[in-house]
Amino acid sequence: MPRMPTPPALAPASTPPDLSRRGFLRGAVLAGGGVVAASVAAACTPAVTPAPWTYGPVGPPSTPAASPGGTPGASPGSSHDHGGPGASPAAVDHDAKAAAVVKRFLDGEAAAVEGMGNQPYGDPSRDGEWKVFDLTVDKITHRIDAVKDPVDALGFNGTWPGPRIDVIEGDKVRAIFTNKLDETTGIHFHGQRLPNSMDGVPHITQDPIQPGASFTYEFTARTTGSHMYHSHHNATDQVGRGLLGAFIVHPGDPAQRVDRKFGVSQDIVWISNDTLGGFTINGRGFPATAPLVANLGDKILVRFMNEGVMTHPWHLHGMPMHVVARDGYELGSASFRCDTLGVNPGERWDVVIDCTEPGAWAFHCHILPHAEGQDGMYGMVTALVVQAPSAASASTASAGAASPVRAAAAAAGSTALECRIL
Ligand SMILES: [Cu+2]
Repeated sequence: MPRMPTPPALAPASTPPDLSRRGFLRGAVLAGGGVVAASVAAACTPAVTPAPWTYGPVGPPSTPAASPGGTPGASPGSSHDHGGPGASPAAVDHDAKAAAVVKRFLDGEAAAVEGMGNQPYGDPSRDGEWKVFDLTVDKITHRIDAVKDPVDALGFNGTWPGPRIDVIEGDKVRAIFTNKLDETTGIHFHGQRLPNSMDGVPHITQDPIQPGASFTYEFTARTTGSHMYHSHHNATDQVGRGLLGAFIVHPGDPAQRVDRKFGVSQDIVWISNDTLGGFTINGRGFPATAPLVANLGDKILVRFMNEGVMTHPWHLHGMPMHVVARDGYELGSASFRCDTLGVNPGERWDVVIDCTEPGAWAFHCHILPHAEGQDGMYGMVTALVVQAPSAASASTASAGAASPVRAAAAAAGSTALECRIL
């Protein structure tokens, strides 16, 4: 067996990451380091037959355009097809492949791949007391990462996830959805208390929205916290193909908003899905997932939302997560800390992370077949990069109105919102 290529040197765990943009991404080698290293020894042993897989893709190689949607596990052209029984029958050079995929992450694939979803909707138009959101339901071509063929997907306003919508408790929301598909649909605001006729369930509260037609949803946003909007029609298929987005209702009382209540500087939406495209975070699979970037000492908010059909236990290395809300409802004295948080389909969990540990920390689903295969990491993996103090002070000195951390995160492909709430 040929000698394995020498893997890139990994910085010792005690070494703070380089603080340049490239550097912090390079620092994220550490993020993969633990996971990769755990597999290196076995993978490097010559002539060892790969262990049989008990979970993973079955069926033909990736043919995404031919089979959009489909049944999870049936690998409808997706991240499921990394490694597993469908992989090369030859012994897999795990080290080289694992290093190569991490290099793509470090090189900033998230920012390089166009079409990142979950972008802020921005300011809605106004009609008297109504905030008006215009959304189209579109057939799109979507990239999970830079390498795999684009998938035929669905999106709102052309992206998967659709635009992130932020409103304030008490706002009168008018959301006009125009169906540009060649199939019917219906849109549900998941988690909102609203008039029954606005619930978005075809054949129960409304007729399906026909191709070319529009439907207007109107309600007063009175359920605060982390919520979602998504198709509620042929939903296994339509949500699986990308008809989903975040709907955030900030409390009317500014003192109750996350920036003041929890002292967080970033407000990050993290929507998982697990059908078309495999295991994704905000429509991307590793290495095209966006890293989270914070300064040492920052507190950040992550809003986990599960739009998939499987549970995903999110695990953060290095620091605990303080779980402060479930399904938009604050836990108050029942809040708790953990480092692994299972999020079931339909659930939203809000966590505050106190970024006390510098470095690049893996942040991934701990159902391991959702995160790593014989070709290295894929799917539900990213990193929380906590910048060391010198970067923080330098950044603050030149901050101006925009957060340099936010800028760094954006440059790395993150869609985190700086907390300047509405
Ligand atoms: Cu998972």
